[in-house]
Amino acid sequence: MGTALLYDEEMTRYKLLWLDPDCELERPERLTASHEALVSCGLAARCVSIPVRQATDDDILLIHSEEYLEAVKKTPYMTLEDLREFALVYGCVYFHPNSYRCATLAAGAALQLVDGVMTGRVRNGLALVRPPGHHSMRSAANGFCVFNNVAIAAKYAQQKYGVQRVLIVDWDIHHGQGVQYAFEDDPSVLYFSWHRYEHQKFWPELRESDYDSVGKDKGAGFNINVPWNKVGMQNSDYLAVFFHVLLPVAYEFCPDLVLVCAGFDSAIGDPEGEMCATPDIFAHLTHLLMNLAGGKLCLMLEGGYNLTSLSQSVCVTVRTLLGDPAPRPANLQGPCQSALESIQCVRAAHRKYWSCLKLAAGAPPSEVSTKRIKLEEKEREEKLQRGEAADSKAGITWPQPQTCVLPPVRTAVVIPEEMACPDGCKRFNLSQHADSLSDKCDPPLFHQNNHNGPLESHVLSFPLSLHAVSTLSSLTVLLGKMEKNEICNGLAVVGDVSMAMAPVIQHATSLKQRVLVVCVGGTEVPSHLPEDGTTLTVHISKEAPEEPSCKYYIPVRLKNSCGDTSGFAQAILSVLLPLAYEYDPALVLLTRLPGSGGLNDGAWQQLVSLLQGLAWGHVLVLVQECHKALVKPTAAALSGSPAPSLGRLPAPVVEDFEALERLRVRLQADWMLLRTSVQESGAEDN
Ligand code: Q9C
Ligand code: ZN
Repeated sequence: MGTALLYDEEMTRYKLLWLDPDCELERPERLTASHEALVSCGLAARCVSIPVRQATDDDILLIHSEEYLEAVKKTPYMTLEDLREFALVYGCVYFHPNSYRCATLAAGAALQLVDGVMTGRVRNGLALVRPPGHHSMRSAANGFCVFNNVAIAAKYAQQKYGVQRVLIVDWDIHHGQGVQYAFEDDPSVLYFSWHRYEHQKFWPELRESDYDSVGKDKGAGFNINVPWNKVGMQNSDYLAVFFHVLLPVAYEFCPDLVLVCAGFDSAIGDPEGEMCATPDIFAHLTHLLMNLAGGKLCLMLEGGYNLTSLSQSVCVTVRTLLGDPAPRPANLQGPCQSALESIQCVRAAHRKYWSCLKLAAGAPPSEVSTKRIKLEEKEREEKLQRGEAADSKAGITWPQPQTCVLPPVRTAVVIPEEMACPDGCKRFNLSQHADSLSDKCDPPLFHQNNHNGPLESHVLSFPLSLHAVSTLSSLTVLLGKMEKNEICNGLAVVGDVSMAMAPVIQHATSLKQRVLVVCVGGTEVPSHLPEDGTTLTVHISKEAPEEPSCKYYIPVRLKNSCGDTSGFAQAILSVLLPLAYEYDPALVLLTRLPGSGGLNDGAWQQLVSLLQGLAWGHVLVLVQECHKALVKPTAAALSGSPAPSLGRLPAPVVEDFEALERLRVRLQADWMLLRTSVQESGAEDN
């Protein structure tokens, strides 16, 4: 199942025909540049091309009024003067004789994409369209938008395919007020938007864009606004909102389909957004959404006005949709104070609607907000110093997005001979790799010494069976190939996971690379863990100790073992992922130990999938022989299948949930991505 790309040159054939500094940003080159970038880096050719159609009147009437549709239908016959006058009735929008046609194509492209995904022809996709849609309202064009492409698509999916719950993620830097209005009282559509707000000083300057607009009537809780009250937000700020607001709620909501208002004006270099998140971040935002709704993910272009930033962002996004590993999330600091203030406010506003937010802190004391006004002077000075003042924005530059060569093998498996090799994987056993060390050595030698064997000596001193030795040797070779990027990820069935971990960790850390070790289950603290920061271990188990013993060993104690899927999901989304992203490992070692009973395969697959956002996707999974049944689901997740939906999550078990929250609070001094609220005393370090 592939990735759809919807594009039609016709949508480049309208433009601004008069002088209007507010509208000149929205030009045809936005689309041509994005599409050409996709073609020239070979991504367009890897996508399934689905033709664009025009949306019908009935489609458009799902969201818009008849009067408005009829009015827009007249625009192709208007004179320039009439077009201008017509546009003036609305806010920040222009019309061209071809606007109506393009607007029907933009909405139609969104519907074709929904059809492709809902019928299973493709897994996911991107519709490269203009005009954008999220600002347009029932009876009004607005903010370059004519028809609300994404809102129409959501209704269409519900009507045509009986989709129950739709999640709309609006990562454009403007508030899609049109989408908010369309679904405000509708609990079947969860709308999430972050947007530049600056305490209502930024367009569209609406009171209802603030965090306290949570939805109305039955829809209360199903509208989530995250206002950015400062410019210059960075990757950490965006990720913190995903980890601590969007993802927990999205998993609890359990959508059947995810639509994204994919505006890239939230990336660095954009003249409208003035934010500092790099194009790479969209790989992660995309990846983090790819396991919701069984992978049914449709992106529709909205804004994005810096052609370089826009094209780079579009490329990393499509690359991720295709399943390529995401770039390392390098240099993440914690979220800034202003972002934390927003996060704290949104979580507080929503805690009565979502059980994942039940333990969220209250809104920050108003003193924090008033203090901010006093801080404004200071901030302005700092901004000037960093050369980020408005008049220097033309000079903003950022590094080229990182790309890496795709490894020839995605998933290698080291499994017992008698097991069939799972689909999409390559069996990797030393006996099949005569080029490597095995055949030359006489196995008994391994037991006695020694220095020139492939394995580290302390392991060799264990009385291992020949089979275990060959498995460990295979693992060592496999690791080497992952290191050289000849293999992306791997899975091994081993007789004793705790014993197999040690040489793997030692091999990896000897290369002076950070390794993230995630242990699921297990009754005791894993041995052989370095404490010098070369590994970070997160141990999720009912037997995990109550207290961390050092900064780099983090026990996550779930009393109900992992059988409480809500608690497990919360542990992954709001504790493990923030830690993992901040740590930025070069390798992830995921181990499944005995004593992890109760964890369902779906939750395990979510974990396997989500961890692939780290370390260029270099994840090695070890499972114990008694867990052979996990080979198939694990291999599927490693080879890129979306994890199945977890179903509607019930409220988490209180005891576990409170323990998780205590842990998160305790660790946030060391790990800034775990923070969800402003530091009330002094620590305003960024
Ligand atoms: N002085 C989208 O990104 N700018 N629309 C108004 C007022 C309007 C953005 C500036 C920006 C509209 C889809
Ligand atoms: Zn925008």
